[in-house]
Amino acid sequence: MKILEYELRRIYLPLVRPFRTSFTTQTDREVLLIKVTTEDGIVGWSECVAMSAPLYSPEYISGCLETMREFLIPALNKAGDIQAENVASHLKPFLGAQMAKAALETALLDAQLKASGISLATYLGANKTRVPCGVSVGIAPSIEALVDEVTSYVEAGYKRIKLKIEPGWDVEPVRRIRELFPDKPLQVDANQAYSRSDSKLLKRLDEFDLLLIEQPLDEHDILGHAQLAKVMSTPVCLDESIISLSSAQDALELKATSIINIKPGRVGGYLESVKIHDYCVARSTPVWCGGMLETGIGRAANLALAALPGFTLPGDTSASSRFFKQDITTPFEMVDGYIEVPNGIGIGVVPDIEFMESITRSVETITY
Ligand code: OSB
Ligand code: MG
Repeated sequence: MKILEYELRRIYLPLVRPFRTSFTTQTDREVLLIKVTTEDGIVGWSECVAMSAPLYSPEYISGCLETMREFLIPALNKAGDIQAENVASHLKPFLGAQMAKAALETALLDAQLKASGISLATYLGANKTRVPCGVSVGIAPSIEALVDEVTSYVEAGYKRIKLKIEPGWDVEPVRRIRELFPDKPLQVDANQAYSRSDSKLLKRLDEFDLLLIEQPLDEHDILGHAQLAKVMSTPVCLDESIISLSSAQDALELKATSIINIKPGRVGGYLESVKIHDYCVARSTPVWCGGMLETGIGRAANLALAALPGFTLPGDTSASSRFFKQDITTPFEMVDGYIEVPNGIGIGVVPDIEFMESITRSVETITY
């Protein structure tokens, strides 16, 4: 497969409500979309999960654009006739840049699968046609506001609730939600907001029967997570720290994590995600699919991954309406707490070009 054109497009979508985490408050989602066109005129789409600023991960949209334009796309072009399966090795000389690399690999994979007539779910090894949905709930302005928001998600059918926490917003909000919904699968996500000296405080969360606590400490603090995991009964689950199969293997071996949040963008793509999944399945470690406020393009691909057999916990695979009033694809809707895995060829969705154009901030085209 030879790619004749790469289109890099920044779009801007308002969120239905502000999404507050320990690292930022988002009121809209800027998204970098990739479109590739092959010499046969087949088009592939993907979404880069980087955010506008380097607050969740070191990557950010302008940086990804630069990396793609200056290094990654020229390297793929130089490689000539390429397969999605070889993208990672062609890009290996360039350090880091998992999110940028993942986006390019996924766009190529979409085009390649469209050419061969198979769906991403089938290609990755999915064994489900629908996946259970979890929802990630931001830090609220008050406990009452949190109760209202969580209640609306429980009533909508979400099968698992994840509460964002930070120092000053942890034990009390979690206690309140646990009291209201004693049987609901519940987990928390700190996005690195705590430090090693907070273990006593974090241990207080053990009484709430949580599925897991996600990334309490700094992304580089593997030892700290291992120490914390020893003293907490709640399982520790790493998100930001897991950037590849080898980092997952190390963290598991060191007992810094006992469950893995697989976010395809963060680990360099869907193919690396499957490797992490397979490794975890072989050692009976549960995995779940994380989210990055994706539009329908990224959401479609995440649903395909979440349909693999080792994804035994509900992921952050919520309905499009959780974040967007209008999505750029046909929205993903939740029925009885599940979303159907797309079964069309490739990622199985295409953007509504007219709407996408209307929310475009800039487009850059690289033609060979
Ligand atoms: O830590 O899982 C996270 C969103 C942006 C960046 C990081 C995270 C999140 C979420 C939302 O929790 C997940 C979703 O897309 O539903
Ligand atoms: Mg997280």
